[in-house]
Amino acid sequence: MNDGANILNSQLNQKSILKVAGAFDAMSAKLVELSGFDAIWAGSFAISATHALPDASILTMTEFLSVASNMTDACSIPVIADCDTGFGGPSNVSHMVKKYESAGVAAVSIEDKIFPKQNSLLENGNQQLLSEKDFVAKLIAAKNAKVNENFMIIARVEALIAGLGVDEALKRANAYKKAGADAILIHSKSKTPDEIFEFCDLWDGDIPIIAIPTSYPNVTIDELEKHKIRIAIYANQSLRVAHLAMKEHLEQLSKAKSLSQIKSNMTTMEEIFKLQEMYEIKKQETDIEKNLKKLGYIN
Ligand code: SPV
Ligand code: MG
Repeated sequence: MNDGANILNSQLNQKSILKVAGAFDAMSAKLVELSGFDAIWAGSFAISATHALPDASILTMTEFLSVASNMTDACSIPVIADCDTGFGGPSNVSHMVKKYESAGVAAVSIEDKIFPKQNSLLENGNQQLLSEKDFVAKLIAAKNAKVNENFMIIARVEALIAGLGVDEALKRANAYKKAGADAILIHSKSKTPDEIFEFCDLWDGDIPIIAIPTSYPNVTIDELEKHKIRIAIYANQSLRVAHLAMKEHLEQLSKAKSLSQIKSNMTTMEEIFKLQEMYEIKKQETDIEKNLKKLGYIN
């Protein structure tokens, strides 16, 4: 069982800022782990994309959970699951928290938008917020449903995404903290980190702040750290890099007469054998054979 919630808690106690990278399946999650990140972000944008579906509350909770659960099975670093709006009202959130916690996920993030939500960075997307009271009700349900104190309920504030300004974001973040949220994810679609920094500088709460610097990529990890951000999530770049590599390769291959004409950068099969622990099977076979010999089934 992945002990993610406890690991994430101790990482937060030991480090001033954690670096988290997005993944969309067990293989990409394993690569995040092998590259030395603190945790994995199971993002709704990337997971929806791997189903060739919009990031618009189309996949069900069970489908998202199945991906996150494959990640916790394959990895030992924490998995932070993007659970959109919590898949419904407080009762759905309660059920969701139980299922994700028992799957070994370390933290779930729920955002204060109405269901069905649309991706926060979508140009002219529908970013209507849920009332503060209705979102607080979901947080209460989430808090009541969790078992391990270290399992994190992340309240994602979308006020800046909705264009409502830093004051509304702070008001909501304070209400969510009071309702029992374990961390605040403050999201922004601004090209600079200014509004995020303003939020952080005015925030006097004692729970961690999380940021996703997709739209303001020039910000450095040191600047985020200086503004009290405790977790930086590089949410969708792994997906976009994988998409481009595959697209370019397939475009070449479709026109080529032989594989030798392809100039794609390709990993060796050996690397994949290592990632999928193919050699463990060989070890298991040797061990079974030894035991069969001992039991007199073979010579
Ligand atoms: C995701 O990665 O699914 C996120 C971050 O929620 S964003 O795409 O910026 O909304
Ligand atoms: Mg998402």
